[in-house]
Amino acid sequence: MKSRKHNRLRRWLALVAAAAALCACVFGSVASGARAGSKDDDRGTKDDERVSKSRDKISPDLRALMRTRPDARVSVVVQQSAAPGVGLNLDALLGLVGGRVTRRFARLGALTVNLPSKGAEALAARPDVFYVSPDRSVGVSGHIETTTGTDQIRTQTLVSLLGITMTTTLDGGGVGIAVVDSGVDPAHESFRDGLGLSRIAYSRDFTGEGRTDDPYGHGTHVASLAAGAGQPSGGAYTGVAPRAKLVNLRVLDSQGRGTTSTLLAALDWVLQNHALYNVRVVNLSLGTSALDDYAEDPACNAVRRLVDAGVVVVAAAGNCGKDSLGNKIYGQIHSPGDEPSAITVGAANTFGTNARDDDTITTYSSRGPTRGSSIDMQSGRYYDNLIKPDLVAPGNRVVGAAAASNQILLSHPELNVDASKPASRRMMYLSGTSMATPIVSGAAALILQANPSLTPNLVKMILMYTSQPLAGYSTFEQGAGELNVEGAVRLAKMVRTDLSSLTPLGSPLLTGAPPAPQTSIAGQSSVWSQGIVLNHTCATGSELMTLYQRVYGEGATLGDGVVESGGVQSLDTSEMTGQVVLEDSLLTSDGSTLASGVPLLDANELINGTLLDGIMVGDGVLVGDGVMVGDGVMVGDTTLQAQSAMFGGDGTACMR
Ligand SMILES: [Ca+2]
Repeated sequence: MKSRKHNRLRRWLALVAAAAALCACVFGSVASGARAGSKDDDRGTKDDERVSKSRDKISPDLRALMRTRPDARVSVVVQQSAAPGVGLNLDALLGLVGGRVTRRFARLGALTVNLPSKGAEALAARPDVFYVSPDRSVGVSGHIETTTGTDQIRTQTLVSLLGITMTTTLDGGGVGIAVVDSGVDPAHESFRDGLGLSRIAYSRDFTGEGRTDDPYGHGTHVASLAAGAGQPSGGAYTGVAPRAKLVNLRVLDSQGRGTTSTLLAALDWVLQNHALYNVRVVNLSLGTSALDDYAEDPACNAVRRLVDAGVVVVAAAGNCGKDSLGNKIYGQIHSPGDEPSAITVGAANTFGTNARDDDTITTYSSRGPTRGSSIDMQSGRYYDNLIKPDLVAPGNRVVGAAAASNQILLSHPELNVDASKPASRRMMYLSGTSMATPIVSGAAALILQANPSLTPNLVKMILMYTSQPLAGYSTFEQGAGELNVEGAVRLAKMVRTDLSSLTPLGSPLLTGAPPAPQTSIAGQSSVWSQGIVLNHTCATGSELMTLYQRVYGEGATLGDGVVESGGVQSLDTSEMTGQVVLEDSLLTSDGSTLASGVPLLDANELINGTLLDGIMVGDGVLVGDGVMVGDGVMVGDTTLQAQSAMFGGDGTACMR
């Protein structure tokens, strides 16, 4: 009883100290004199014996950072003045400066805190803080978090009407992601929460093998990129949404193979049960050659049903961007990545650097257009020719969780990141659009956590509109550009939450002034694409972001905003507002917006359906035919494959 009272008193004193420090922080120079006085008064107390009068409690390198980049988030080590075991409660203070405790080392009397660098002043002002220095050994976040801009939006600061600052963490908490793949290893620490409990909310086998773990090793890696916690790697390889709930639907067997029917069974399960586990995102890092026109392909139709039901479906583009001789080819988007309502993802190569000016599209990432086809009795074969992928994300030599004794790692031990680690913490490299896809799925989970009211089409618009086009690559290679989580979350937070199918075309889409369409990642600023990819063209213009377009509603697809008639495409003004611009040509980007670059192909060429083999696009490469086998051979289930056949990836520096 006595000690509890004592604790309460101490907590109260800590709060007073925190409040004093906060006043100093919030009111700046006016309060600084008062703070100095209180500091003097505190000196001489037992807790403060370690602090000499003249000593700066902030390390010189942190001081330099506070001067040059006061708003930059930094991970710092805070050592406490009191003896280890006493504990340090910084919650109230951190709430006000936009910081959070990331780790506690109780026996060392220290903890790590992530905060804007300028917030360190308030920390150091506390008598119970001994010293504040950068966490030099472990970075703020891993490469994927940094290079996608995810680390910048992790901590969200809100100021209430009463002026109280609160922080929340965007980590996918509460959002369910269904990973339809080769299973997930439940013993891997990537899938535990902070209390050590599993974040796999549900598992089910559709392969008939009677197991839901991951003997092949693909699904575990994929799941960790979307939603892996950083514990096994000290934070270096944290997934994009590390607190999301996982739903593990196993459709690929121990050899990484499945059938259309197992995929349909899993998607059917999601349609029936998505509300139960709040599944807002389905990840499909798998596919098969797109033979059928998307409108006839059963997997595409199942995807459409899910999107119409409010579930975001993210699908891999495929790994067929080059032929067996290494030549670049077009027209190899896989099914169901060829479904217009899916968010289809190609693979970028980050070269392991956070800065994005060296990023490229991988050689193997499948390029559009889609080449599913149907036969017309009069005019012959008709190709759907949709522009895909919709965007790209890091996918080359990406580090993720390694399932215990998995087939991929057994066959390719060179992919092991650290063989000395126990199986439950082992990580490995994989490459492919399979890896890029869950990074976008994780981003979609963050967007939906930030604004749960968004429809799948709004999520897709936001992801594309905020992407960064990479210079030198065409729309067929990168869609709108490379994923930008910072921009996407910033825009998503501003979208009105009261939109419905009754909202009139052209109503305001945002709750305030439009955000500046640019993002700075790793010290480099880049403009957003400010456009979206539609079926056979691209649309640009700020009204896409500022005004409600009917194509954003459930049951529509973005391509519904275009009328295709008489060999030309025009805006459907009953679906989209008049200042939205349809692009005449597909471009090879100059690295700025979606509307700037060198023409590659007249967009209207895509709508006549007869863009056959032999038609060259602007860079002199033929558009290939998606049909890989003779007509009529594929009678039964099509074979599905996990799409990370790219064991080596593009031969560049490893992602560290
Ligand atoms: Ca890079």
